[in-house]
Amino acid sequence: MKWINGRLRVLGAAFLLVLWPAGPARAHVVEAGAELRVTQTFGAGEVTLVVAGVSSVPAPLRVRAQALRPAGLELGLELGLELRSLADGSRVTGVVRVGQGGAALPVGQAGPYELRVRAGEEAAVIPFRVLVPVSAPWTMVRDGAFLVTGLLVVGGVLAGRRSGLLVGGASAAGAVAVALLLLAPYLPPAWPDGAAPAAEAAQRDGAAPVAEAGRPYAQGRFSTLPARPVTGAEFTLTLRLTDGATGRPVDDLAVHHEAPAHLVVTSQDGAVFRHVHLLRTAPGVLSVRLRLPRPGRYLAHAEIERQDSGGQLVTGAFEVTGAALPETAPQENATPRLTPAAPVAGSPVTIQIGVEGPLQPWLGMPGHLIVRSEDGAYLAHAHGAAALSFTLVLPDRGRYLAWAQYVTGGRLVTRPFTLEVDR
Ligand SMILES: [Cu+2]
Repeated sequence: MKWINGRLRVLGAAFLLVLWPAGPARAHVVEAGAELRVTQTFGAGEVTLVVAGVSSVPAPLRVRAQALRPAGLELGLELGLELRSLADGSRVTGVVRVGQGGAALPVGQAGPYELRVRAGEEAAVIPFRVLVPVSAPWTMVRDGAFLVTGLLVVGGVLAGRRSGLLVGGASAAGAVAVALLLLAPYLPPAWPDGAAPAAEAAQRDGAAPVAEAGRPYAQGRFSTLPARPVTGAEFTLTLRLTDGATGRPVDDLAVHHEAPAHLVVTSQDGAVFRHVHLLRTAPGVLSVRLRLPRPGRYLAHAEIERQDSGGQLVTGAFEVTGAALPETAPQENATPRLTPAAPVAGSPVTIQIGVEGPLQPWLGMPGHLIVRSEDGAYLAHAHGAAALSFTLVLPDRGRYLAWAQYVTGGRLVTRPFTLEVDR
């Protein structure tokens, strides 16, 4: 009987060992529960809304508002929130102050919602989904097998009875539990509650949640109100997106790099640069209020990404009239270190930027580099590696205008520079 006792002890130890990692692993079976960060540019400044994930419903949905100097919304500024369920139309309202605490909006169910954010007279509507993690059936089998193993081992030890049947049962249950634990990376996770039906269907069919074909490119048109903006005066730049196939508004933009749309506005000569995040004001309509200091031609480059599709660049141009004014937020030039020192068209170049202090992520990355050809026909957006270097390929010979952007000490820094590609 001694060998049974020994086996039981080994089994108990093994059970405790595998039980230990089983707990934390269960917590992140699916992406549901992750926080959503959406950056929006209001006329008064930019704000990042942080919507915390929930692990079950009903629950309070926590919303915070963060802003960066110098172009962020004033700290303490009150933003009105309205959360509407698209499933049953129910609404709740709340208030959040920029940089302080947060609001807790009660949600009753998973699924599609719209968060309306009001700053002064401006409002943005952010569509999103409340996702609730769901356990896959096999995780219940695994957990059940662990439980049975534990009960048999502990019960056997407490009762002081060791039988072949007990050891056999515990061994079998333990084997199932361990097998499922080891197979976990290869088993399908459960689709979260509240996920989009298309994604759910893809998951059921065993396919990747991203559709193979994707959706058609959006047709984008820029316009300004007034039609001829004047230097120093606020105007609205609007981007209307329609589906090329159906002509209907494109209202399925995915939040990528913490915004549904990234907009770069540059003066033709590159002296003025704005990187802002359009507000969704109606289905397929995105707009932002701007104030520009110099007259002349401006270029607009918007980065968008439809759900289940790739990224897309939408471009446009507009004219500003009036007298030249001093730039409100002058940007100090960067002196980058290039490798190779003389970049070659079509070959990678690494650009290193000296930074003032430790970097904080901005839009999910340590740093951003935007590069535009002089004529504006080419625009690239590269992401930086730690402290702070970018690698990219410039397509042709010529002069490029570049802007590096990063956050340090709670401040967004923009550093312009130029790149010459001679061969
Ligand atoms: Cu952006």
